[in-house]
Amino acid sequence: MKALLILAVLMNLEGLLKTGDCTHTHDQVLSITPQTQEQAELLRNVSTQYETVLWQPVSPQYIKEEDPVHLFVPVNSSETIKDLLQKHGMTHEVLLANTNELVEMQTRNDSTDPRSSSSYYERYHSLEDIYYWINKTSQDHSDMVKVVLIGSSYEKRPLYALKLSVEERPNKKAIWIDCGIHAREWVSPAFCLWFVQYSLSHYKHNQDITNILDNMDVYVLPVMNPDGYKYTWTTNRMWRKNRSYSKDSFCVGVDLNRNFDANWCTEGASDTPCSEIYCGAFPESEPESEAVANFLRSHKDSVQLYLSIHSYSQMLLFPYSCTLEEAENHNDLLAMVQEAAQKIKRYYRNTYKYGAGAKTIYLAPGGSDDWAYNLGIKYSFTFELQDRGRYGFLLPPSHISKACNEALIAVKTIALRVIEKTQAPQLSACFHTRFCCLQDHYLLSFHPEASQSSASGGPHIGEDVPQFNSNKVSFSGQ
Ligand code: 0X9
Ligand code: ZN
Repeated sequence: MKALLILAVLMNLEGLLKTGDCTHTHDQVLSITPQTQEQAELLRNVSTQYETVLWQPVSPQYIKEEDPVHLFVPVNSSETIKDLLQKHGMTHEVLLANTNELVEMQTRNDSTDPRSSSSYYERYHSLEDIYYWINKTSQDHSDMVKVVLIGSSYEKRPLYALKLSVEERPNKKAIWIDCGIHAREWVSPAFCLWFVQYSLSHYKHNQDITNILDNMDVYVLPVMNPDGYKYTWTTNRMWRKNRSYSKDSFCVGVDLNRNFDANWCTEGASDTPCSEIYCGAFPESEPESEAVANFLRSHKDSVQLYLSIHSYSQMLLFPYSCTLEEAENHNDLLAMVQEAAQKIKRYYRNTYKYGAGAKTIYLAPGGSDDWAYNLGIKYSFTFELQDRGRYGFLLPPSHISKACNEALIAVKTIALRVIEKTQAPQLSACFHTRFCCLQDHYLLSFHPEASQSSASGGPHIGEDVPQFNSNKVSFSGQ
């Protein structure tokens, strides 16, 4: 036994000596910044010809000089790729030395570790867990939550949305939030669960969410791409697209956020099934995008605010992403995301970029936000949650709470502004109705900082810092 152990240690040592790299036994994420056009071209080739996954940018076509590239490199291509980079005078930084460990951390299930104190909403959950949670949440809060089946996925999994509604009212307006369009962006479904739990536990206790729910219903689709999400849990953690098969290719999957009918498949999308940004055979060719589009088409008179949650890069985006042209209410949308970003900065000391998609990140046609906007939902946004590349898609569970609280404050800020813009004129005209009380209440709560100096930047002493601590409301349904 002792001899075997010594042999194992020696074999490992031999490996280390060969490469001179202590971390070569793991999949890694490298950050590489090309300085010249040639280097950018080399990186494009590396990312397509070797077994790697581009994290940032999403597709080789976006790689350009001076912009850092985040590349997932599996252990078996690691040496070759590092040699190639060195040969071409390119340095790299190891962003994540051991992604296997992080994946393990993300998938650790606390139900097998009853000593762990981390609560349900501060962990990532398998698709089966999420389906269970949907069912349990709707049963436990049947007064406020209804499950709506909006369609099914390519592999025939149900697409369930939750409708949060405190009261039925004729002509009541609504918000739509979808999460998990892209399979590997796990913090996105985590946010949808977080948002629902926050709404249910804070209605009547927090003024902002009370005002929002008193004025609008909220539809929440926790996982828009269940087949892809399932696949990231079972087979390939880096999967982005859905899991549909193409007629003429061995490559699987369509990028659902290139499959909507908004300048579909023009520059910024690809008609090649093997691409990460494959637009599909035709607009809404995929059952997942078709289901969302059908739902929104049939609710377009009520839905006034569309929100799509992604990660990573910390951005608050609005239309257009499918053209460089400005949206007709560009300035309104800009003011809203600016205010949301300021609040995030003030309360959580974190920076979010904001602006129209095409100018802030890249041209990306066929996206759900642009499509919803063109349908007539004039307040349409895509949020890219934490982080900016430290962990990327492998954001540790311990970061979920801050990432979700940041997104939550952005949702609240924007939703309240939408209510103010779209419902305020009616409010002033209806003095003795319930609405008017709400308006007073709303105005008082909406500008808590108006009487305070904003010079200090941070929250004021005694001010209610929005920290939803999910430990207090841990979900005990399993
Ligand atoms: O490229 C995307 O689909 C989104 N970024 S991500 O890294 N999560 O993939 C940005 C979407 C912005 N909106 C549109 N392209 N319409
Ligand atoms: Zn995404």
